[in-house]
Amino acid sequence: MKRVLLTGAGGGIGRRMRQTLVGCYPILRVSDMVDLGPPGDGEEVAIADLTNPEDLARIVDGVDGIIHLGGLSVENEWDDILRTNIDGAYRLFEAAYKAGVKRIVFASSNHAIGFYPRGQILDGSERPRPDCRYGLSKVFGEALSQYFADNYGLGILSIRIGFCFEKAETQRTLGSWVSIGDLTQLCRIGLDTPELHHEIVFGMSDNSRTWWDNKTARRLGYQPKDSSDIWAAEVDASGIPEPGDAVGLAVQGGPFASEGYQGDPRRVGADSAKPIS
Ligand code: 15L
Repeated sequence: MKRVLLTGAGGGIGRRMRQTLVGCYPILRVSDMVDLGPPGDGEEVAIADLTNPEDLARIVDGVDGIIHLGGLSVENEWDDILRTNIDGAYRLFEAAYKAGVKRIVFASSNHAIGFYPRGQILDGSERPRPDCRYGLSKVFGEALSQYFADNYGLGILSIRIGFCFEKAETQRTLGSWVSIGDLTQLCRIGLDTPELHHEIVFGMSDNSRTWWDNKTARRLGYQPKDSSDIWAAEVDASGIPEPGDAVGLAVQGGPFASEGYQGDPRRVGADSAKPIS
């Protein structure tokens, strides 16, 4: 990998990953719609709107691999999800294929499977169970990745990213927390593993209390360095109620699966989150 493109470089994860990727590849091309400041050593800055075909062709030109973080990272109105996360992702993958890009790391989310009940162990082979429109767009992205791997021969790693913030503060995020260092390691596995078709892994650190079995990531060589276990006692003692309604508290997606978050009146209760395999 000589030149790697990081989309969404101005977002919450993108800004931090721009730092952790310093020196990993000869050229890091960082892209976003927002101002990204001046390029650092070994960097190219490409301001682009992922829904604009000319911008897309320009940012993928000369690139060997892409870490695609760009798009909406939380629930939004359907039209915006459709334009940015669904149409935008398709057009980015298509532009990448046409430009000869060999690898893509797709930033999926745990909200692709957020409607599974808490306690059911998942390993990435289960069928999708999105908990919101945003999660639905991530299911599309995983299918898009499979399609481009099967039909066009790209190597793609879909990472169902958990909670990538400084610290886990709830029972749910103790299970889903991932450090920026561990997430960067997973992205690098997606770019650098010699043989890769399409795999789905969980973007989480070495957390003991989790509903996810990250065996595919481990098979690909993932060795997480961090763990949310250091905050477990603090979270147990805090007694701070977790946000979300009864459905959100029953399922893995938490607040994203709650009625207030989605904005639409829901027709089901918590008992609809039955285990399925
Ligand atoms: C996500 O997919 C979001 O992008 C992030 O903001 C977190 O809220 C995370 O999920 C989560 O599940 O907590």
